[in-house]
Amino acid sequence: MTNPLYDTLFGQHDQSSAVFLHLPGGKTLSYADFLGMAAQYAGYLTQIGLTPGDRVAVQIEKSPQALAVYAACAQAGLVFLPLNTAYTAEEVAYFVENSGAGVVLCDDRKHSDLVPIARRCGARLETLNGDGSGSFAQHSEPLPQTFETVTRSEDDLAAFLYTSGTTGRSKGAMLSQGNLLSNARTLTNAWQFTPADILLHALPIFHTHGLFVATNITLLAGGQMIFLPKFDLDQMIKEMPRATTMMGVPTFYTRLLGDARFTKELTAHMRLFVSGSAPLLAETHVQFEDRTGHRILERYGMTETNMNTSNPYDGERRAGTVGFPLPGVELKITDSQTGATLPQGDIGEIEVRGPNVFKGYWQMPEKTAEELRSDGFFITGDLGQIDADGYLSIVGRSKDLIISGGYNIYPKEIELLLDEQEGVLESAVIGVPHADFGESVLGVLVAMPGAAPDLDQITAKLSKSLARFKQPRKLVILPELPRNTMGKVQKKALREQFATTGW
Ligand code: MLC
Ligand code: AMP
Repeated sequence: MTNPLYDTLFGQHDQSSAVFLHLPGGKTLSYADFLGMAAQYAGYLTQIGLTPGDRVAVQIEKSPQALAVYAACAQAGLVFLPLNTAYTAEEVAYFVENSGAGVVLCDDRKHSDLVPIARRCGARLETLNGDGSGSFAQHSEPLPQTFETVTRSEDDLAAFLYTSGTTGRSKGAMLSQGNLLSNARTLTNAWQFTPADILLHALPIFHTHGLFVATNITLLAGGQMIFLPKFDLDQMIKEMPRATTMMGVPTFYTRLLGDARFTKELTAHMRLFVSGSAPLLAETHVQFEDRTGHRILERYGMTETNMNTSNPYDGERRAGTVGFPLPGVELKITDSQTGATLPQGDIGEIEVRGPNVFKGYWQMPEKTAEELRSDGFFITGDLGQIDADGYLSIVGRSKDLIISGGYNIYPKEIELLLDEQEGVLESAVIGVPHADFGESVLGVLVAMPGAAPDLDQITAKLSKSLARFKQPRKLVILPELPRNTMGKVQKKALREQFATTGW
């Protein structure tokens, strides 16, 4: 085998006229046509001088073309670096610079903002729009629909996914071919995916969930995807009857349950609903079963580790838990201070080890060493408890993180910006309960003596720097922040104080 990731997920289908993607408007795309396009992209990326290991940063709308860039990177041995389409140019600048990307793909709307950034970073900038147009598509079009797959091994890097950190600086999680493949194989077996599956795909493809979990499994099994540009309730309801499986963040499930058209009959053709990326409330699990007769299968993972645990396909899917460690994944609950393994039933830090665990953070050996032990266990920053039957529950987080609608938001990044604003002495950013997104962002400010910070002006300033989903939905001013005797801000007290803000 010359290139394990490409050959296993993509190459096996290169002669297949079977449908891979169902697109809005009733069109379909076969495996062979998809791979022909990917080969042209691989050819063009190679023609412009990229060599194996080079990074390809993409901030483009979800489309078959966007997915074909992933396949092209695998085939040409390049590192795929997808970016949230909501990121501002300021945010993208950091990723391009930090990764040293050789090429940046963006859509027409972002192009002018990214020109100076690409120039400064020495990256080539090309456009690829959601409708498949753009300079990248134009340049690739004349090239052959075949490309000689570049030899790679399982240890070679396949993707960088940036994940923010407690210091406010994003870190590029380096994922190898082997990381992605091992998880794809494990999940395809665990969730019994076959060529007969049609996955209703409404997740973004710049994160682990929509890109690796959903897509890699479908590719490995040789199934099909109903490939929606984004979550749209009407579209979901329309497409559900011809799908067999769906993957989503909890917001997908609460939104579906909020619609009277979502009935048992509508889901009669479905065999599996998977939830992850954020906690699924036990009450959502129960309501879902009452309405449809299906028990949602909840699983637990993260960018650095792919999927770690899953409720069983056969057997009890227990509400409020994330199930058992997947085959090949070792999991232990440890004391946050000492790292010692705790007795069964105690609450502690979740640590995982296995072929799914990433290779470290790009050019940040000290950050890698803080989270990835020398014996291979990764300290997740999640707090868990294992019950007498072996089911894992996530009971909290030791890392300061907000998860809103499945997107991770690191308070530190926002606090650093708030602290710079006129009249602000200090700030604390917390997550407060939100009916739709699970958690939402609240910024708590303390004014400098005698100052009266202009909250509207601060909100406007933040919107230039931060993606919309990270921007505080509300800012409040307090006379001081609650602190413990060591002087550390007590976010728990703030969360309690604002728990019923009423969003
Ligand atoms: C959109 N907005 C959000 C938001 N998504 N704000 C906070 N949190 C979010 N997640 C903003 C919009 O910009 C808009 O701003 C407003 O909120 C309302 O938008 P909407 O139309 O209601 O949102 P929508 O476009 O429908 O998006 C919501 C969503 C989407 C839940 C469908 O966020 C989504 O697809 N989330 C999935 C994220 C995901 O894939 N996570 C996996 C990470 S991998 P305004 O200005 O109009 O108010 C991972 C590992 C693992 O975690 O285990 O899987
Ligand atoms: P990310 O960095 O975007 O990959 O997010 C990973 C984080 O999402 C994990 O560390 C958990 O905190 C959270 N997460 C993922 N799946 C679940 C789940 N099923 N329940 C609760 N939290 C989850």
